[in-house]
Amino acid sequence: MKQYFSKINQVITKAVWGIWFLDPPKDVSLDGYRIDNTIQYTDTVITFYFSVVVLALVYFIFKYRSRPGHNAQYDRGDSKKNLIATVAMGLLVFFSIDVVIEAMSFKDLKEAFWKFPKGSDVVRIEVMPQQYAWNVRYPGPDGEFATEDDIVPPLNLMHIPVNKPVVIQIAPWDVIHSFYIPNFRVKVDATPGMINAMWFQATETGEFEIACAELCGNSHYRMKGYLTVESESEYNAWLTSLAEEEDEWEEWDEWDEDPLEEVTIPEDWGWPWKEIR
Ligand SMILES: [Cu+2]
Repeated sequence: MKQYFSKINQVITKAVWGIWFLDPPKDVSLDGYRIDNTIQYTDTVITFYFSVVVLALVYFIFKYRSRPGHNAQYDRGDSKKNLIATVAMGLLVFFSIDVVIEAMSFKDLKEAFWKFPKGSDVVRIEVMPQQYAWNVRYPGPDGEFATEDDIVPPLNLMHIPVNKPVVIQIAPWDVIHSFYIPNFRVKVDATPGMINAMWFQATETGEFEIACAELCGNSHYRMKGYLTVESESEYNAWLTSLAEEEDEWEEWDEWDEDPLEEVTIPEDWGWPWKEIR
């Protein structure tokens, strides 16, 4: 039964997405399937109900049409029978869709999205969006944020190792933004005055888009970041190369030719990491 249902799910999802010429971005995360399942469940059940309603409508239009020997009747539809049927159908939709996806969502939050990983294995990253770019920060060799040896890659670049849990803490420099990685099915708002957190884990290497999912100004549409998922050794090599570059920048500072002068926010924008969950 369950297999049968998931088969119908696949067919309908393919049909719905196919019609819109929009294939969903490939899911490359540990828990993204949970979001997809909830969407597919909603799509399937709604498509089924919609089909039933349309078929019934067509059938009744044909059956009760005006024709020789039969006049079409006007019915106000306010009899007790009609009311009971209407309320019953409303409740059916409410319990079979709303209540079910609510239950699915809370299960997913409990089992995955709110169950933050702990321990030394966790990759921690601070993100500070600004109009219209992503600032990213790694703790550096001392493992602490907001210290001298933090690693700050060029704007809009984030690298993470594959198959390792990644925790993001995020706070905006200016207005509300939202950190969204469609291929991971996760999104977290950056709210002025708050530090928000989110975690995810990549299951495949590759290059993926970071999008801003909160209308944040007139260039919101081009607020794009680049997420690279790579092997742990490649990731470590990237961090090391950045740390070395930063040393070079310090020498540049001494020559009073700061290559970062175009960046409007100070380079030391980080905050001490605090476990939020
Ligand atoms: Cu934005």
